[in-house]
Amino acid sequence: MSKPVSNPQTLHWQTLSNDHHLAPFSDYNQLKAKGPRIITKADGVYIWDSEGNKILDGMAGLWCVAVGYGRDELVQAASRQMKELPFYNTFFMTAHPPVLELAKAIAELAPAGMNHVFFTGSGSEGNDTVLRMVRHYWKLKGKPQKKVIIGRINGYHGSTVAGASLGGMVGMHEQGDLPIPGIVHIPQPYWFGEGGDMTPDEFGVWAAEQLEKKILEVGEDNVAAFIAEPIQGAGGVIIPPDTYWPKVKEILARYDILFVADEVICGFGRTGEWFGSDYYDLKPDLMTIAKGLTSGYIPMGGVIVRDTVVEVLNEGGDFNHGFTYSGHPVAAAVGLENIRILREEEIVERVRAETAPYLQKRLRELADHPLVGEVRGVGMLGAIELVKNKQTRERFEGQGVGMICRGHCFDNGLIMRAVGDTMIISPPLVISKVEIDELVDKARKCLDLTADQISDAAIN
Ligand code: PXG
Repeated sequence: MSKPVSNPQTLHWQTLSNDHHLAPFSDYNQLKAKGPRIITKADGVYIWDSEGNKILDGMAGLWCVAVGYGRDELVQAASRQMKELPFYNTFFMTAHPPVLELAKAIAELAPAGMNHVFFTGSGSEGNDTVLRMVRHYWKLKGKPQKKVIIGRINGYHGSTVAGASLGGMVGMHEQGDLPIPGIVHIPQPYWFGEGGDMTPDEFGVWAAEQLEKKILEVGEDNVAAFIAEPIQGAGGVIIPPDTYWPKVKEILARYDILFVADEVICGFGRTGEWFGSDYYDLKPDLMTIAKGLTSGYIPMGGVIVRDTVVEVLNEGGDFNHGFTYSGHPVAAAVGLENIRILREEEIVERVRAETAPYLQKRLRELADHPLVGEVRGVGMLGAIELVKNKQTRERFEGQGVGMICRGHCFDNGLIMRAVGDTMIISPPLVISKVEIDELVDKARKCLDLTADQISDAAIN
């Protein structure tokens, strides 16, 4: 934290952090030196830290709190289920009502022909399931050599061994000898960062063609699946050029491989459609879900599977895969209630028709800022590229401008993530227009503060 702490409890918790907690995705040196910001409560689109600061959560927790904080219906659903049946497994020919009701509710929302769900405890476990399921599928189809999965550089599919391998995060691959064998990666459709002199449309076609190139290089007979996020989230809210998905679909139609859409971020309304696959009309064979499924109130993930794949799995006897918490009854009850809220309050419809267009319009006003090279977004996802030169898209070198901006945001009551020098937002789907105004106004103020800090540093 940049300001000195005033609440003795904050120091107490920071000491506990130092003494006992190993945090995920954190620089341990920095964490030890500065101590974590302690978040103590939340309501609506706001969180509060232990110093009493009220902060607009522009990231919905970690892309997940779709219906906003403080929804008592979700608490009640969990409480009721805990009293009735706090746990039973879904292994070995048993099930319980909440998991079955939830599977039906998800099938109703999923694209046509996708009527079955395999539940997991997280998105990462969902993608581990994907890896095992697609290889199992091809074996059952008499093609056991079809094992290779194609992912994308800078894609994110989780942090388990399979998830991190399917993802294309170099920093993750470096730790733990990843990717595991049988997973290869192609370039991402990130025009702003990597498009060079091509137009976005030319670059979109080029990036899609890399898929075909890779299929031919590996051999169609060896490729099991292609996995991709409809819009890359953790990679920096990368919206593919308009030409990308149509071209990818055209390529996938030519080859006999499965298509996995990782909907962990895009799913459950974030694009203004129920799934990113609806937004881009992707027609995948499998979809990984998590996050918005329970609005993050309780961990749960899963894989939605196309009927044609299920038919093959049905022929295969035992699928030797599952987690203790697959379809956990309390998580399922919360997921069911979360979906009820999303549907009955017509939250996805409101995002599509009203709040997302407003957010996107207001965000794009920031494009005139001297630091901003591009503003892009879809639905309740947005990215702001910070650059040294607006015309040439030249980046700052090693100054950590994104982190500087993120620090100003935190200090001024806004959570906006930095992925390198790309600022990203993904607010709760229930954010109102007034709150969107607050978000954008604060973002502009923090861009100004960042610009001032950089120019001061350049002068001194
Ligand atoms: N797929 C996608 C597309 C994700 O965004 C996962 C899978 C893994 O889900 P679990 O539940 O196992 O975490 C994710 C998770 C970030 C960040 O830096 C993003 C995620 C997780 C942690 C950090 O934005 N997304």
